[in-house]
Amino acid sequence: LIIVKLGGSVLTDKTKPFTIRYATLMNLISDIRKYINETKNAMIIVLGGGSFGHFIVSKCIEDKGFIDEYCASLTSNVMNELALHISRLFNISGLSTMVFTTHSIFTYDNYELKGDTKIINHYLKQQIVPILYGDVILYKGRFKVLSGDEISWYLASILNADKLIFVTDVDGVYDRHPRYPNARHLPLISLSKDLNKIRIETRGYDVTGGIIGKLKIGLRYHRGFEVLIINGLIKGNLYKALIGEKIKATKVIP
Ligand code: IP8
Repeated sequence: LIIVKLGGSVLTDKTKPFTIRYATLMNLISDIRKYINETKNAMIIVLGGGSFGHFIVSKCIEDKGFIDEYCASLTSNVMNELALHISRLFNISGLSTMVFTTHSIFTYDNYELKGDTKIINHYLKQQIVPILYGDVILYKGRFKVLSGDEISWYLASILNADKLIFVTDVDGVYDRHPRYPNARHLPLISLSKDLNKIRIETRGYDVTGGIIGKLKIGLRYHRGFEVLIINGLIKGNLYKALIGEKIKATKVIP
């Protein structure tokens, strides 16, 4: 089983509300289709919020200070629509994807994230590629953003995935923002040892913490499966990562 998180930074232009990066998305879809056709491996795809989910949540927090029920509804609907749209594009390419309404699969039980993986498993067995997405879910009577990163880590851990790939707009993790000329690329990072080596801020609309958030969540879920952070803007990179060919990326170990 492979979990692929398609980050909001590759799916969308994070600086412009509701903008899909179609050229990049079509390349990613083609990589996934090629890989699944060749290997018949099971895969779950998780989508990030980008300038869809994050834009709405940022506006709500700016206007109201928190996520009220109207904002939760709007965020959830917009993310569901994005997921359906992307799922249809996968259909057109010939793949059998299905969107799972993420807030009806995940709950918090005693402060701990729980997902109904039984239902996902049923569909995986029928060669369906489930698509989930960063969503808004109830937590202690309030609405909270559940990031696609956490969903991905959770599923990889609970379902014993072989590989978890985070597709982003950079070649993995750097010791500071890659726009600085002296930023150093880190090909390997250990969650327990290296998190303090990185100083990064994210650009555009992001309420769940970008790359640092992604890594911090991993501390809770990493069980030793293979984890890669790759650059999805480079054509063919996702396919190479899927088949295990070497690319410039960051491998994340516990
Ligand atoms: O982009 C957050 O998912 P992420 C989704 O994976 C929303 O952090 C609703 C903002």
